[in-house]
Amino acid sequence: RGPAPRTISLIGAPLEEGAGGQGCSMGPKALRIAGIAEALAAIGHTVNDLGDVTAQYNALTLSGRAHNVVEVTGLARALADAGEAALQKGTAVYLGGDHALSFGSVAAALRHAERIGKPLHVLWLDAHADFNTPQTSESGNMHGMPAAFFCGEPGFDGMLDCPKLPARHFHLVGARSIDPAEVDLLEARGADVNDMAEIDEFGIGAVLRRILSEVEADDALLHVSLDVDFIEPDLAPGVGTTVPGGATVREAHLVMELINRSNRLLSLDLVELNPFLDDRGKSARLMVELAASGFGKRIFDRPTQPA
Ligand code: EXY
Ligand code: MN
Ligand code: MN
Ligand code: MN
Repeated sequence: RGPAPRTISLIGAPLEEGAGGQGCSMGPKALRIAGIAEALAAIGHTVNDLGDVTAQYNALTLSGRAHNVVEVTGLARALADAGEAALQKGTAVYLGGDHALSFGSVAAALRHAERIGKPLHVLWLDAHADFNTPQTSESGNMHGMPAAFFCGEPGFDGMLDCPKLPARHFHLVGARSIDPAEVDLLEARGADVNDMAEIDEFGIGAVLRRILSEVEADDALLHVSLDVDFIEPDLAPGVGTTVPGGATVREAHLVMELINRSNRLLSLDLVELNPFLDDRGKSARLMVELAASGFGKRIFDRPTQPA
């Protein structure tokens, strides 16, 4: 017996201008080739691939350090609108694309949650906090900034409109590379930071259960943002921002399995996949497998590999 069938919209977000290098724009195609639609449909869900969004560019500058503001904003606005429409019909899965696409995907989730009168929580599975602003960022790369934006930090005026996420509803899991200015901001705002040391000490199941119990207690919706670099680089090499000491395949699966069991998932980002850096589709296939676990693919439904 499978999970309750959902209507899932796949939305491609071929953004690479938020990252420091090129390649993430090929991510949506790689995820499709790796079988994202087929994997979710095989569980029993109705899957509609809406194709890739088209960015609309308008002049905009931010003060401080932020590269490609026009490109990131153009994509994020289009994604927020497409996502908001998709969430009226069910669940959205965003095929990235660098992590700056989450300016748009989380905006869509926040707008939707406000419309139906529920709180939102965000689970950020990432080696990084992505909590810089144009004032604090040393790189100027906007994929290191979306969480600061949707938690209401200043410096993003004119990008896009959405309600703000209370920082205590921002749950970072897997962190092991956070800039000093981000550490200060996260602490000052009361964000929920769970680093790899806590995962090692308590186990990722305990960390996730505590987070999901907070979501449940709030009767909230959950947006999940899965960055490829959450996972150990040897296991998922197709990413431009590797940090050793990441999650194992089983830890990442358990996270997604517990998310499925929580029945709270509103939308999911699959981000930072860089097919140019991948090893024969390995990272793309793992991201698809993890997404499938998040939507109820059972542990028994895995093939035995021939020798
Ligand atoms: N904190 C660094 C920066 O702001 O440039 C690194 C950010 C990497 C972001 C990757 C996507 O998660
Ligand atoms: Mn990230
Ligand atoms: Mn990252
Ligand atoms: Mn709360």
